[in-house]
Amino acid sequence: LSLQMMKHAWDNYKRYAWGLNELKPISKQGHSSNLFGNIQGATIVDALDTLYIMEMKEEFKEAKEWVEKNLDFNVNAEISVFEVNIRFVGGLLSAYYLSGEEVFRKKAVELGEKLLPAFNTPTGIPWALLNIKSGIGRNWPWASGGSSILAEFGTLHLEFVHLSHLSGNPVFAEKVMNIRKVLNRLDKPEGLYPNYLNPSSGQWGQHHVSIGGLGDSFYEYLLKAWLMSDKTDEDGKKMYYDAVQAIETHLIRKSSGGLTYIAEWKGGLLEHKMGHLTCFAGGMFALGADGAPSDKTGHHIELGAEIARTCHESYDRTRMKLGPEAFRFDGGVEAIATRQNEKYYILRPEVIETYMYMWRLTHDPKYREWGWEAVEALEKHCRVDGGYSGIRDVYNNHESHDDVQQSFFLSETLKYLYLLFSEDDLLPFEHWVFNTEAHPLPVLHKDDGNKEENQK
Ligand code: DMJ
Repeated sequence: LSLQMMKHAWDNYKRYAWGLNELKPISKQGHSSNLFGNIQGATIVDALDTLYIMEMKEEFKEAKEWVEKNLDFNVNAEISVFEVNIRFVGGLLSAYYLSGEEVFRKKAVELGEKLLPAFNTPTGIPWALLNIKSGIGRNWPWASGGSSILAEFGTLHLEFVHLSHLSGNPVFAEKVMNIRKVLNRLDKPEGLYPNYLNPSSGQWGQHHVSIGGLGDSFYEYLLKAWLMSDKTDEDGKKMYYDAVQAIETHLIRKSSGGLTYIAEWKGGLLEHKMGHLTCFAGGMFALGADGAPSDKTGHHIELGAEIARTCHESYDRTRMKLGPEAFRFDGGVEAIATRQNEKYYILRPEVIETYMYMWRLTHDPKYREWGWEAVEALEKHCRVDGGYSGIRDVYNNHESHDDVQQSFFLSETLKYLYLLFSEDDLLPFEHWVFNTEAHPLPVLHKDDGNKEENQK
């Protein structure tokens, strides 16, 4: 069924928004997000590998032709370094590794080079925003004290290591290794990483810590950097397991109803709220279980299972059986959104992503059942004539659609659903890691001198 869903999402994008970044499925026209500046075709690049994996050959071919003829980075535009890296660089790298088509390698390296001026700061911690024509960078105006964001500068590592691998140019890997060095020199409050770091002074901004938005994929990339290095990147490994230890001590709590959740930490005070984004951590803990100290392996799997259960509850306790953007464990509620502006669902993947990891790592059938519930809810509430749309309030009786088909719906949500119902030997974890936008990147094996290697 996820294949039919992909077809519906793709066909409508093609029909109404071809070449633009995203589709507005209700108004049936293109949607431009300023995250990508003038770079176009986000949905095409994000969807390439999903089309390939689902064997939608015609669609993959037309997507490839669009990339060849139209994907252009010579634009005068300010872009988000993080978003362009995870969606465009990541999407192109995966398309290259899966298909072996040179055009994707070339475009990925070309785009990587355009991103390099972002690292021209006193510390080498990159800017959040970059004009890819002028090379001038800056940070989000709202970020604490002019800081860069942990989840943004911490989510370049996997892609940049591959860019060096594929181009023979060490500069990409050097840039991300330097980020590690800067982080390792700093004192961390209670062993935790604040979400804000000033790229000029090299000092932390506000001491806010989150495993959801602003922090999330930094932790994910520590673990995956180690896995992608064929378990040779000892630094990444140590940073990951030390961070998880601090997270367990200071952020993970159990509600009176017995639900394990990951709170947010603000200068030592806990906010008992968990974001939909935070739900990815269930899969991360389970994926990292194997590498944990031997007496902790079972514990990390269990932690993954508990987060999966909590996030499933956040879906189950809504009218539409789709999870809210954030849910709380205070004021007498558990796993429920209490604020109107936290009740939306924008086709995000994290809960299904965790089901997929838990399924592969435990084969407990409940994860497929939960995934199926999500499919039914998506079909019932998000599917419209013109594609798939987000929902403004998942507790309401009637759908109020937000009219955006996010590109990550095609790259992540539908891919993870497809993998959840596939055999384990499709993109096996021994050979592939998924970037934070679900783009698979091959493990760089120790004895792998051959960069063309293409394992499936
Ligand atoms: C995606 O772009 C990535 O998964 C990112 O890590 C978080 N936000 C969206 C999906 O929710």
